[in-house]
Amino acid sequence: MAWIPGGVFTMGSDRHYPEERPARSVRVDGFWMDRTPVTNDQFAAFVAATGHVTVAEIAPRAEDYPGAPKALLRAASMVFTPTRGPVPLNDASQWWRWTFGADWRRPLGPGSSLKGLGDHPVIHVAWPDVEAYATWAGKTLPTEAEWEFAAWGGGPATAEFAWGEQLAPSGRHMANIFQGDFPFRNTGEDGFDRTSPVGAFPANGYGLSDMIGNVWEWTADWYGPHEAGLKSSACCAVENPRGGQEADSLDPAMPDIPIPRKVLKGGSFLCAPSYCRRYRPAARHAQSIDSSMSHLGFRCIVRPKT
Ligand SMILES: [Ca+2]
Repeated sequence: MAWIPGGVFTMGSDRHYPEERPARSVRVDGFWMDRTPVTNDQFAAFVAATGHVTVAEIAPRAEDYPGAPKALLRAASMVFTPTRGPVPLNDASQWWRWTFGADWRRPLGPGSSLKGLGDHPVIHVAWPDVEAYATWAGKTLPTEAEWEFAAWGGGPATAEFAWGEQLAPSGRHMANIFQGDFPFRNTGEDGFDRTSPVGAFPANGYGLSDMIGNVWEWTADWYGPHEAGLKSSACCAVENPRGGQEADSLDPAMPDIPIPRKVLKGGSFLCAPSYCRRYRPAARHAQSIDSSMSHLGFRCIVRPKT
């Protein structure tokens, strides 16, 4: 793990997506953080030791999903599936496929395997899975503030990207994201059209790899507007914010299915300049705690004992 010294930084952004506002001063205490996302090999060791069965391997219960077609209530996970051509970019159902039999061991569904993917980030893990892993490992999940502070790597938290002002300085790819035309033509110019081995791109100033791109990462915070975490006066940095309230994290678009949501950070191999510019520390996304996807993983932290 790498020691993240803590400090004051500008969390959020007023220059990008609305959910990142407002930029404000935040202080986090120091902590240790996994240098990479948890890999398939690491997750396999956890499953071997505990017998843990992931959410994606269990058929959803009808009572938890009122109105859901019975045919869909089978063990499954969401797999990114490129389209044949251009599609409306406001409709993610075009490229996310609810794939029966897809789980962490079979990342693309039946017939796929982890062959050659031992050092890639584990994917298809829902919140209960990452929580169980962290408990087993004697670790915990970072808050959004801890994650975002760490992602800057000690650099100025006012730059456009974690590493500076250019997405690919002098043509050098700094993270595994999406080049080409989303979601149908991935040129894989950075070397990877899905996940990449952890550490394949430059580490940041704290020695952390893949904070940006590769896979989105779960954080411990309930999703809510940033304003919800602003408890102090305008004069002072907010100290160690802990996100929103569970009840406020529900998706207002799905009132019949009250599954709370956590904050994801970092973007993934699917973030493209033409579609989703969330390959920045301040970017955030709300994710239902029961859901798993082929571009979503995690890493853990340890806080010093007080
Ligand atoms: Ca890529």
